[in-house]
Amino acid sequence: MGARRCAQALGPLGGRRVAILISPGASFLEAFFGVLAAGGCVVVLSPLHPHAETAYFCEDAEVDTLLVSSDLEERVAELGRGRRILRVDDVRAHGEPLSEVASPNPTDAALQLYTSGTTGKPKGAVLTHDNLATQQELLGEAWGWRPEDVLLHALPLHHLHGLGIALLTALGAGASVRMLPAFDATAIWNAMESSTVVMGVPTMYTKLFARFDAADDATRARWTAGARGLRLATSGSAALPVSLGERWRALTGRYPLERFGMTEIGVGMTNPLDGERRPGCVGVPLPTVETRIVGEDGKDAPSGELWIRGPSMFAGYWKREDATKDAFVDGWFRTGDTVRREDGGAFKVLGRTSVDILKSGGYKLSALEIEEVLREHPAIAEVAVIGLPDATWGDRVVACVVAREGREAECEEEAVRAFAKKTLAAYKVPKTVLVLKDLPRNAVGKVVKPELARTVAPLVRTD
Ligand code: MLC
Ligand code: AMP
Repeated sequence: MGARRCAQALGPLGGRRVAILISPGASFLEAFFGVLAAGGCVVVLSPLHPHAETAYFCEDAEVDTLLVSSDLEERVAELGRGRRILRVDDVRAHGEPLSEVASPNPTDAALQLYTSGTTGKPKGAVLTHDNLATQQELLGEAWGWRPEDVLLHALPLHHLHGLGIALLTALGAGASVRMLPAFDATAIWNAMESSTVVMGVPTMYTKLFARFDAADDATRARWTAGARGLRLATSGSAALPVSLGERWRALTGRYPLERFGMTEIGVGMTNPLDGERRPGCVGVPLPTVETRIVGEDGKDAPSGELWIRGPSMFAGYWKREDATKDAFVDGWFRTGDTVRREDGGAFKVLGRTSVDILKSGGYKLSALEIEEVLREHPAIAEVAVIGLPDATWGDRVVACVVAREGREAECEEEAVRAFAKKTLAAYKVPKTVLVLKDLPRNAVGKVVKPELARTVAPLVRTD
């Protein structure tokens, strides 16, 4: 009912983007479906982002209306200038419901998710109603979703994992969702006993085990029983270290179901719900997902870049025709992931084709976007951002900077991090800042990042 009230309050949107900044819970869904029912496209904002980032998303998406929950209202004070702000709580209390909801056109934009790439600022990936419905259908079937399921949900809602892969798929099957306000390892362990499905990124499993190890025997026994009672625990958004998966198996009797996905394509491959889950592999393509492995010469090869085609494919990057054109070859989407197919057909992800794309705790980060921000620091002359392997985060974001003459002290780690946090979400901010005399460059002056990574790796402490 709340969604219809939101739709009525919004008025006909005709495809316009509406931003929502709402804490996890029923209000989020009322707003989400309210925008869709009014014929609009949702842009999800996160309280994790500072004003500079949310302002960029709103400007880029040409947002003129925001739906906000009262607990986050303060955060949109500045954004509100020249835009309409609707408090979802007011709409629920006083609004009238829209009497008739028109069926959307399947190819209309439903969701615009901002994703980092090799082009500095994040791009808006446009997903259609059809894309979301395809995802619901494919995953509903592959993972055996049923109305009796209870999804324990602690993923952020501004990315496809938490929103499309977890929340919408569960709801599409008529299942219940228990949404936590944020990731909290103790709360998750405690809630497992009354849930059936858990979905996470590998870092969440690492953090769950850190909390488990710190608990007393009675608590551990209770948590173990809860975890064993789940019918499904999935991992995605980044490679699941085999040792971590095995630890989960030792505790629960089953290896987590690892799958591969991407904002632009949804889940592409999955290990089976029943049958053998292969550690270190992401499984086989879902029905309707077509794949190719393409070598540097553009020909099919045993290992190379993964290309994907199929009905879950996004509609393109908002207002970025060039980027959209570059991402496709003859209708095939170039994922930027290097893969090979193992005996038996399961895919293994070997890495990324670009050193400038990092994955930290499941978030895709652009080294170039972070460099652009650090270059604005008055004491930094040169900067290169790299990812170093880290047991907790996957990639640890490390900024290597050359200070302007005599200004080394201003490039001290905490000062640079504080500077970056004004513009970037805390999860994008380098965990380590190294001040170097110079950066290794090739003949045309480009920083040679693999060489830099080798040189600085021994200097970096990991979590
Ligand atoms: C938090 N921090 C991170 C971070 N998350 N730093 C680097 N990478 C991350 N992912 C920062 C915090 O801001 C804080 O900074 C410090 O690290 C300590 O935070 P924490 O309390 O340890 O982190 P926590 O809040 O517990 O968050 C960890 C997490 C979170 C794993 C729960 O990162 C998370 O929700 N990740 C999920 C990302 C995701 O949903 N990706 C899906 C993309 S879609 P400071 O400076 O304050 O100390 C996709 C498609 C697909 O990939 O296939 O799924
Ligand atoms: P995003 O752009 O945030 O949707 O992230 C998509 C990227 O996450 C993919 O291109 C992969 O690099 C990575 N990814 C997702 N799932 C896995 C997985 N199971 N193993 C390795 N990488 C993964």
